[in-house]
Amino acid sequence: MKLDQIELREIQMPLVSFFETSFGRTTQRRIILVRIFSEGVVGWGEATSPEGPFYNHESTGTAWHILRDFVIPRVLQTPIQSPPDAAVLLKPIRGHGMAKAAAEIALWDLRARQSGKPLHQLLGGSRRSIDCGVSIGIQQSIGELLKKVEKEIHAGYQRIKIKIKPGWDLDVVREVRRQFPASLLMCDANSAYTLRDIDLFKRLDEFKLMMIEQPLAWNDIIDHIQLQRAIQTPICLDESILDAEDARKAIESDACRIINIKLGRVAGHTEAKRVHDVCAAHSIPVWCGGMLEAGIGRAHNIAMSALQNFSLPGDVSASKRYFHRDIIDPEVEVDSQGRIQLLDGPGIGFEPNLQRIDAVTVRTEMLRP
Ligand code: OSB
Ligand code: MG
Repeated sequence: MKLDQIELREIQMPLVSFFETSFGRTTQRRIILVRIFSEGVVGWGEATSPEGPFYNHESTGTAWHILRDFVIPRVLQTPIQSPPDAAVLLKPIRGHGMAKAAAEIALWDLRARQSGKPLHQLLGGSRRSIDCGVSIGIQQSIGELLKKVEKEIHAGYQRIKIKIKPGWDLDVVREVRRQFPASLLMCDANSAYTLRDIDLFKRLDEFKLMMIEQPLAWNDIIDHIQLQRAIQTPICLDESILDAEDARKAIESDACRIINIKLGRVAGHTEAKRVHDVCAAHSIPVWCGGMLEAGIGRAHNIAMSALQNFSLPGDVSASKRYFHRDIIDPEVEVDSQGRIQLLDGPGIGFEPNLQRIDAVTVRTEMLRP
């Protein structure tokens, strides 16, 4: 792949409403976009790093630094035959999966566009549509949460995930379950608990949650084994799974029964597919997580979710839930059955809207070989 130049941009977009997790509240997104130019064809990527280092160690600022000073120079200096080569090339950079993924997924989009094929097909996906759930953040009151849950179920979303933290857990889950006895329901703690909270998780079993996502430490697998042994509800790991080896260890030790895959967390499509395959080989279902992505990241998530073992509804939902106006055409829409249809245009299938992107850009840098 002959790469002419690579552009980095930071865009800033306010969220339609704040999104709160156990580690904090987001009101405005600061997102890095990567645009790779190759002989008249362009590939797009998006970094999923959040604004501050509270989900994992990455932030918009660290991702810019790692991309500009390490990832992009390597990608421009080394001959790359195909996107998986980039994954190999970037491996010596330890951690910083979200920065690496932004470039790696842009190469996948580029390759798909060069060959005139949809990215989901290039990745080996076979689904025609993907099943969608929503992630609903911590609210000011249970009443407000119930209203949001109601709205999303009415819109057709197939499962509801609620964020929990100490002080916003048992009563909240009980009330949502009471109001929506038949809905697919789960919760995500984003590592807010320890094994001292084991009784809380035993009590949650009663509410027949589909799963509990990342209850314990962001860098733990071992304590999750003990928790999974003590409860009936399946544990789903998010933060703890950075590559296929982590997935294998977590599955073989029964630390979890489900895994959520995020492109940024696992450093791109190449590793995401490996995690997907390891899970499939062990009959562990996966679903696509979200990081409040703008359209380009969202479109990559949709392409990845076409793989067969993405058999549970994911966190990828409609653009309008996050942004007044997304940066792609068309925007991502979810039908009344809670599904997104795959598009068959080349690459990610959605077109980045340059005029719109320019309007929200706060800094740009062009890097050349
Ligand atoms: O843990 O899944 C998470 C958002 C930001 C950081 C971490 C997480 C989330 C979400 C939202 O749950 C997913 C989305 O709607 O994009
Ligand atoms: Mg999560």
